[in-house]
Parts: sequence; C-alpha cells; structure tokens
Amino acid sequence: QGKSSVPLDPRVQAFLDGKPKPLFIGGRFVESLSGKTFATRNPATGEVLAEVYEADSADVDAAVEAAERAYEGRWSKLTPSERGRLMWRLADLIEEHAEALAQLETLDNGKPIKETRAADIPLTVDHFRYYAGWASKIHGQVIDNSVGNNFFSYTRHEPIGIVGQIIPWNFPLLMAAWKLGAALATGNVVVMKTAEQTPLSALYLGQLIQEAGFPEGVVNILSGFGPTAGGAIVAHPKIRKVAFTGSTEVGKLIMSQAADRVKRVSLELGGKSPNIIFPDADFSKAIPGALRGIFFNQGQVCSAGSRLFLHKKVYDNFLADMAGYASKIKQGPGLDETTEMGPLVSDEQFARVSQYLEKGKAEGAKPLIGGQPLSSKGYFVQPTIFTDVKADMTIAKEEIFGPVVAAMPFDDEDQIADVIRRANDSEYGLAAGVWTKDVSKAHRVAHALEAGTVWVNCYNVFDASVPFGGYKQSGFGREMGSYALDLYTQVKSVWINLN
Ligand code: TXE
Repeated sequence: QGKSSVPLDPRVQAFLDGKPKPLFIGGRFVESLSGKTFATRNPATGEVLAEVYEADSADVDAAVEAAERAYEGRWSKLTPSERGRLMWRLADLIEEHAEALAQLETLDNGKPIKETRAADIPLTVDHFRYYAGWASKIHGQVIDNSVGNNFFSYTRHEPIGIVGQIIPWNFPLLMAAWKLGAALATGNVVVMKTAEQTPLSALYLGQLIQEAGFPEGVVNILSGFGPTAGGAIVAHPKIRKVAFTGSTEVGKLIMSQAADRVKRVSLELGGKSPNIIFPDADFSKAIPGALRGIFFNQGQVCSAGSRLFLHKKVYDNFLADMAGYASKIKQGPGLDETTEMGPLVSDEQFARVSQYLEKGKAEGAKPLIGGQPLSSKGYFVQPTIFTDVKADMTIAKEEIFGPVVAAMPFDDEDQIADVIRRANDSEYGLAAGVWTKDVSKAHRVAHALEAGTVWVNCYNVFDASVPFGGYKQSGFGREMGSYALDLYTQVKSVWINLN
C-alpha cells in the first residue's frame, strides 16, 4: 500500500472479518442451503477479498417465500408515507456509512475511491430519497364523463408483487439502488441477485435495510451465479417480473425464458454509443467530455461514448489533445486517492478487453495511445484511442466495456445526414453525445439519433429524476424518473354501475 492509500475504515475491517458473507433472506443473514461459497477478488491485486455464500435455486425458493410473507403481511399494512419514510431512513443510513461503502465498493470493483465517494455513493443516496418521495404520490385516474351517465370508472396502480432483479458489477451499489428505489416505492417486494464479481456492497446495504426497520423479507439479497441463482429467479412461478441489467446476450436469454410464464421483463443492456464532435464545439469542454465519456469507470459503463465521431477539420488536433490528457491518466489501485483509473473488474473482463485490443490491431486500426494490457499484477489495461477505424471493424461494432475508444472522422458537406446515419448504424441505442455551440443543430441531431439518452455538451450525466434506458437491442423499459414507476405497477380498471 502506497503513502496515498486510504486507511481502511474500521467498519470495512469489521465487515471483512474473514468469515464467508451470508445471504440476506427474510431479514436475516443466513448461510446458503448447500453450504457452498465462492470467492470475490480485489481486482487491483487479483487476491481474494472475501468468500461469500453461494445461492442456488433452493435459496431463491426460500427468498421468494420470505418475500411472499412480507408482501401479504406487514409490508402491505404500511401506509405509503410510512414506506417512504423507511426509504428515506435507508438513505440517511447510507450517508452515515458513505465512507465504508465507498471503500468496500472500491475494493470489490476496483474503481477509484475518488469516484465512489463523488458518484456511486451520493447518487445512491439521492436515488433512495427521490423514490421515497414517490411512495406517497402514486395513484390512478378517475374516468367519469367519457363513459356516459350510467357508469363511473377509475384506475388503481397496483404493485406487481414479488419482483426479481438481476444486477451487474460495474456500479454494484448504484445498480441495486436503481432497481430497489422504484420497486419499493410502488409497494413491491424484491428478490435480488447481485453480480458474482461484486457481491459485497449490496450485503452491507442489507445490514442497513435491517437497521432502517424494513419488515423482514421485503428485500432479499442473494450472491450467486447467473445460470443457477439468476436462472432460478427467471423461472420462479411466483416472481411475476424480472428487471435485468447486463449483457445483451443474457438479456435475450432472459426474455425468451420469461416468455414461458408471460413474465414481465425490463432490460437495460449493452451499448456502442456515438459521441459526435462538431467543429464549432467548445474544445475546453468537449475534450474532457470525450475523455469522461470513454474512460469513466475504466470504460465499464453501458453508456460509454465508445465511437467518437470527429469532424475532419478538427480530427487531428482534437485527438492529439485528447491523447495528451489520456496518456497522463494515473492508473493504480482504487484505494489510492491519487488514482484516476483503476483496474478492470475481473480476470475475465481483462481477457475480454485484451482480446479486443488485439483484434483492433489485427484488423488494421492504429492505437494512437495505449493498445496494451499492463503486465503488473491486477487487471489493468492502458487507456486506448484507436484511429484508422473502419465502421465494419469489430472494435467499431461490438461493446468492449473497457477504456477503448474508436475514433472516426466525418464531414458535413451533406449537412449532418452522414454522421447521423453512421451514428445510428448500430444494433445498440443506449446513449449518444453531441458537442456544438449551434443550438438548432444540437436539437436536430438529438432528435435524429436512435438512443434512449442524448447528452448535449455533456456526457455520462445522471440524475434520479431523468429516465434512462435503451432503443433497439440496448433493451426496453425506463429506469429512474416517474417512468420507472410503470415498470413496477399494473393498472386495474374498476367499473361502477350507477343504476
Ligand atoms: O455480463 P452478464 P458479464 C456487458 C459488457 C460486458 C459483457 C459481459 O459488454 O463485457 O456484458 O459481462 C447475470 N440468467 N455488460 O459476463 O453475464 C450475472 O450473474 C440470469 C453490460 O458480466 O450479462 C450478473 O448478475 N442471470 C452491462 C448479470 O447477469 C444471468 C453491465 C450480468 O452478467 C445469466 C454488465 C442467466 N443465464 C455487462 N447469466 C450494462 N448494461 O451496464 C448471467 N447472469
């Protein structure tokens, strides 16, 4: 550990007590029924950080039973305002435990402590507070005059019941919050499976859920693997909805498996998002924006601006400046306060990204900087900017999920049709960025892009009140904002005969 390494918070020391971390079922921390455990590793060193109990279908069954008891029992007796108050209390507790959670997240995921402190944890707190407010504002419509004089009708927005949630490893705690916020505000109960690479912060959250006083079984948190624990959630007949964030490949599988029981699904999947720089852009903002767009969280962001379209007039200068900054990014262990880029999450992700670097070079792209995995211990990869990229190259089409950007020039002799066509030429449609001082052009491009989010003169900005989700194979359903409430409610129409 270096001089600038953060001293470990005593609460993290206590949490990492060397014993396998249990599952959170029915308000209690329990061993898995099989007794099996698996290891989660510190990506900065590759060493084992903790063992966790591994859930499989029997544990999912137990979690569903606990959730059902909660749904039929105390949870349904609470008023919406009481529900909201519990969520607010949870947000307060997360804030009290912010430093411990930030450190634990950094240890398990690898991301720099500067970012967990500034982004992951505060966004999680905001998220619970935002949805705490919604709990008491959910209601249906009165439909009276339009049905004539003989009838009167109204709607109720009712919870779905037991919902299954499967989350990824790139923002472990924040993804748990994105899933829990809307589900709890609307009165559902949850069986959540965390990603096998990063189970720890959600288990810590389980302790805070307990402390906040949520009725037992409202939230159940399982560590485990996709095909076993995840598969059991998707297959369980009493789980009526599955919310998933992860790869498009697994999203397709879940969607087809859910069809069997006509289970609702919402999917937030991969991306290959275009970030478009027009020549009139303010470079002092666009260069940091393009850097943040691809290098934030080591590029492991579903909305990463991984296809950088630069007007040919500015292509060389912009890239030269961008490469200058990128080459100074300080890589290191996440717990070092001076670290700007940490390791990738796992050896698997390291191997995946390394293969894309090889493939990019083999297909003829040129790394302006980077292009190599780093050989020291831990899963580090150099920040990489590829030039000479053709649209049909693998690195221009597939999601890499690492700090690797494909830069491509465009010109606007045909107005902006060419760059829009190229930006939209992807099976993905999660996000996009546009940099220009021309307001009309910014709106025109924003409207024409096939993406669930368009950032104008900014990138990777998130807020609990603004919906997020995909077009095309990036998935469907919107998390955050009032839109996410629709994912977790079903509408009942009640007719009254007035005669
Ligand atoms: O994803 P998986 P992986 C993309 C990104 C990355 C690639 C692979 O491109 O390189 O996916 O990452 C659970 N039934 N994204 O392999 O497998 C799994 O346990 C039910 C984009 O980690 O999709 C984990 O909890 N669940 C992304 C979650 O799915 C299953 C974030 C995600 O893992 C399952 C992560 C199954 N059969 C990866 N198989 C984003 N959109 O932000 C796996 N899981």
